[in-house]
Amino acid sequence: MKSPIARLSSSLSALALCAGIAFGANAAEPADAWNSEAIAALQSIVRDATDLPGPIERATPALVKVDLETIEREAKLADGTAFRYWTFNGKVPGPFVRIRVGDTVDVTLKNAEDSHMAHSVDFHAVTGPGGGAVATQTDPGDTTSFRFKALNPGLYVYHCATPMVADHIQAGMYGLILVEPEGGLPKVDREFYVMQGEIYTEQAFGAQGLATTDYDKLLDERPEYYVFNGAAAGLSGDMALKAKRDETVRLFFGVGGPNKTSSFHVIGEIFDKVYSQGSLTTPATPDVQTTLVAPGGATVAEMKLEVPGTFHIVDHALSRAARGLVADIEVEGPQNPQVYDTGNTKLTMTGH
Ligand SMILES: [Cu+2]
Repeated sequence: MKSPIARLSSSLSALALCAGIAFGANAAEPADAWNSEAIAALQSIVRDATDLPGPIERATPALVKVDLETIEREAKLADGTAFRYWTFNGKVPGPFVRIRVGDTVDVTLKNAEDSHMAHSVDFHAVTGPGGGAVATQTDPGDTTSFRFKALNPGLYVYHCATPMVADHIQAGMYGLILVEPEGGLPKVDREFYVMQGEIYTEQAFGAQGLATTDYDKLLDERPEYYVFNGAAAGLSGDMALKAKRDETVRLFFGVGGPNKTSSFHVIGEIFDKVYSQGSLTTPATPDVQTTLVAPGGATVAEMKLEVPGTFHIVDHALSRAARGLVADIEVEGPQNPQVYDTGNTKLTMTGH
């Protein structure tokens, strides 16, 4: 069986080929600003999964500044497909905010001059009206701010909360804020930042050119694309997560949504620990295959990588893999036949 990513890329290639033939057949066709070369040249929207700050070293609360800028820009959603994203700081998800319980946080939200929309931010780690969204409804070119005290440790989602909120979220306006508990989290070798979302386009999955939002599909909860870190198969190839055999890795995983619950799973691995629902003050659950993560929810999962190879991060509602929802973890190192051995396997299957 072909991997989900192989099937995705071959179906996208087939579509690209069809589009190329169609355009090539008609020399009078006007130059398409959204041809596949132009789209490939756009700056990526995908936030690198390693783009997050390290553990908090201090043992006492502090005053922390968080600067967000809402930026609207076109970027590649899939091969040959662009989308006009709305973002925090130009990437999806927004920046990973890392603070400590008891910290006081000054949030400043600037909405870029060239935005078309008002934007705002609701941090689920905030105790206060709208999680900050009431204070931060911000018109293009304006700046707003508010201050909050982080009362509860945990891993929390933040998102834009400007009507229609589901539209702002599907367009890319979400991120995670980690409020570390006293004493922090156990040491691991690597940490990664991954978020899941859906995108509701008028054009069918894989259609070439600039995709635009379909409000009926959004209200009916019928997305065309499912994305990790903003784009179809965004965390694969050069953007794959990388680790070495025998390392322990931690995944900070959240669902921006706006609508779909994730059955978060890594194919070929077992989570050694899951901090269910992003709660860091209850003991982690050992030995978990799949964990549910709600829209506007998050989890922390840890696993030791005993075996080298490629491991796929998926939502185990696996139809979604064919609509872009697959990420790769590339684990380097010597084989570990004590744990997994294909060397002496007799191949008795002739097909599938
Ligand atoms: Cu917004």
